[in-house]
Amino acid sequence: MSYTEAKAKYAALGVDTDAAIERLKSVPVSLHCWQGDDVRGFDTDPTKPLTGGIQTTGNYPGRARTPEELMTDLDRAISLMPGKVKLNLHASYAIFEDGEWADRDRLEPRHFRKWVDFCKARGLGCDFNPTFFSHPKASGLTLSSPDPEIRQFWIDHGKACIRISQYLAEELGEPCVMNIWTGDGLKDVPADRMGPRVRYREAIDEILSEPFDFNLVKPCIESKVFGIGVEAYTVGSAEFALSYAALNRDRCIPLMDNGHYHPTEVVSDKIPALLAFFPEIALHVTRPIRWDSDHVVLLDDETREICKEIVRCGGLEGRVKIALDYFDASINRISAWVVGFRNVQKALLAALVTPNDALRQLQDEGRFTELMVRQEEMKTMPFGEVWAEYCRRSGVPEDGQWFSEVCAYEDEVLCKR
Ligand code: RNT
Ligand code: ZN
Repeated sequence: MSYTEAKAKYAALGVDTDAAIERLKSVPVSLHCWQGDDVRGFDTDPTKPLTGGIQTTGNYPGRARTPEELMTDLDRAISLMPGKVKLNLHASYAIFEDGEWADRDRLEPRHFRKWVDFCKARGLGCDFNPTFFSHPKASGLTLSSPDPEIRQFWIDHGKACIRISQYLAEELGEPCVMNIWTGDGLKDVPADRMGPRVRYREAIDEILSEPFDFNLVKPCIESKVFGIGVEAYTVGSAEFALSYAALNRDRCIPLMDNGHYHPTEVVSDKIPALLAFFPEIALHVTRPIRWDSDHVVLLDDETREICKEIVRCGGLEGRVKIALDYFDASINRISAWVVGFRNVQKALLAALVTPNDALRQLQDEGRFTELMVRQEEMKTMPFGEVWAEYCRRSGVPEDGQWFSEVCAYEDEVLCKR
């Protein structure tokens, strides 16, 4: 079947595939720099393990060890991705020049100048994350610490990150989503669950008291259910993060990571629930397996369902900030980036070529038998042709044509590291 034939099939359902392709081209999806180097960053000892309730496993060859290597790898990956990429950086990816080094509470916009140059040269926007982990002062609680000095250090880090986010947004002319996530929590039964939460709330208040333009900087609060080493208690739980965002709607938005809920909960259902109240929300798209495992995003049912909700709820018009968040060190990292990014693009495109209005009408008219039939029939529509056309029009390889490029890059570049 050709694209023209596929287009006609969709047109018979009232779907304009050309319009869907055009629409998707301008939707930013944030690409996490941390898949390229197993979340190590450049500001701490690279031999030290990742801390803060997250972990990478695997030692596939070719991890990026320097900013230059990471940038080269990002370029290779981005060249295989259709759609609009936005870069997503962590504070730990600061680039120090001339032997200088600054601790997290002293980071300045100039430490990200090289990233700004990188983004400008490629027309990319940039999102940002304070890094409250993998640091000597992050061995226990951070923003919720009972130790005022530790807490102040991390508050100062958060404030520095607000200034850096404002700088990124101003320089690149695209809003910067700045996500606050800490791994703060306890391994075993707490004696005080509320104290750390009150301190966390006050610490975020202080961070967000740093002046910024809410049109340019979008601070987010990301919740989590548990992490490695903090199995019993997470300070920034779902209720905590959501309540904070709800009561501070003029300065922050909630962020849901679909690896951060109990296994039978689905973020797809939470998207419309939150959009009924919040003008904007943010997502980390990942793939949980049994727990927060941060596997590469596949084109699975929940990824498709998440993207359907984004599209149907008007999320593409800026209300939903989409970012990827996973890290697999056991496979080729360029491939991991490309597979996950392309799968989110596929799921979004599939949602865009779904006759959403007609299906909604069936629901509203109570025609549930037909609704089931139509929804099931969508699954065997010739979507592959529309996807291939989208890749061609975006100037990137179709499925079946990009993996050999990754293999060549592995031989020529990655294996020599
Ligand atoms: C961890 C959170 C968080 C991190 C990144 C690196 O469980 O999902 O978003 O993955 O900040
Ligand atoms: Zn996340």
